[in-house]
Amino acid sequence: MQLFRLKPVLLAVALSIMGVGAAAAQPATQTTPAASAAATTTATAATPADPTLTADGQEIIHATPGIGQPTARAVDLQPQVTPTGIEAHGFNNNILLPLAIGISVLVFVLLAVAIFRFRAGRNPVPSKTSHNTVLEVAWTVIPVLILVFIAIPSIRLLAHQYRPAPDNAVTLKAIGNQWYWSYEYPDNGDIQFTSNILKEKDEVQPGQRYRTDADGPRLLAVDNRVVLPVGVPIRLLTTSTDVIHSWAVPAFWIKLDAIPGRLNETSFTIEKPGLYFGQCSELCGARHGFMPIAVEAVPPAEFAQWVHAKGGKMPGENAPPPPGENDTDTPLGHDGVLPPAKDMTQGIANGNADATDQPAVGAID
Ligand SMILES: [Cu+2]
Repeated sequence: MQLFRLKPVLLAVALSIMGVGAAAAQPATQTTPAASAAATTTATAATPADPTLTADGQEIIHATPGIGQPTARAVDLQPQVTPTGIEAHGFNNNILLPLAIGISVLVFVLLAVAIFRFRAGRNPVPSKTSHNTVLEVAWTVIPVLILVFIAIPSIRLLAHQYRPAPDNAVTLKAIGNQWYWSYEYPDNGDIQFTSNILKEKDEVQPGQRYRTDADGPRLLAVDNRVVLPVGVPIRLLTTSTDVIHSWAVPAFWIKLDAIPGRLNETSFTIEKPGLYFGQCSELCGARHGFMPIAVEAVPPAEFAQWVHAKGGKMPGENAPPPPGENDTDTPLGHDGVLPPAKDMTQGIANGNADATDQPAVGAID
């Protein structure tokens, strides 16, 4: 006897499990809301000091286990620090996971009952029942209702993920290269730099920089971190110079393909200062696993200071004056007087010397 047709239920289970599986993959992390960088004002002549570095060039924010990076044996998502990430995390843990577990348990229980109660040994004369209208309507309508129940928050999340950034957003352009990332800040003048993985101590020549635990975990630490402000919408643009890469930072709920000849766009807002790591997430060749991402999220005032230290400007400020006219500049330089562009510490690894010949995106404003 066919007590129930499982197809619609199984479909619902499969759909739910797919959602959960995709979400469950990334373990948790932790960062140092460390020493608010600030006062490294060894302000040499004109250029404001980089607020993310100490006077002797060491990074101030250190990686901290548990935030912005994977954690061994963790099963949950990384702690989310963007509104969309928090929404997605809640959707996964409060709706999808309980639903998937409940449906799975129900299906296995029904299966067990059917196998035991309606086995041949116990039913020598099989039932001739072939239809039960009430049951058939129920097992069609209930899965539909479940899917509609999932679809509403799911489509809402999708819309939030691709909401265009507002006009006051800070634009970060991430460019994928085999096999490192380069970055530009089109709204902040001529800032551009490359970001390479930091090698381990036994992989470098004596005297060369190598990774320490303060830089970040193995395979995730980079030489030049992306710096972004907290509490300000970020417009992320991605593109590539060679093959398809993908810029992904799990703690931001961000994964955006970087495609040659195209500009992809999404937006997010980081709510907590800290250091967050990610990786290229599109198989892009031999060293795909060695082009990590590190983002340092700092207060807006510190971001402005960093922009000035890199020779850039905040929107609304004048273009940098010629060298020699900026001696009155202050480290926080909000009032429009800017230093000349200076050393960009381009770490070009892997023999890709053409890494930095991206045309500078013109100062906008
Ligand atoms: Cu890649």
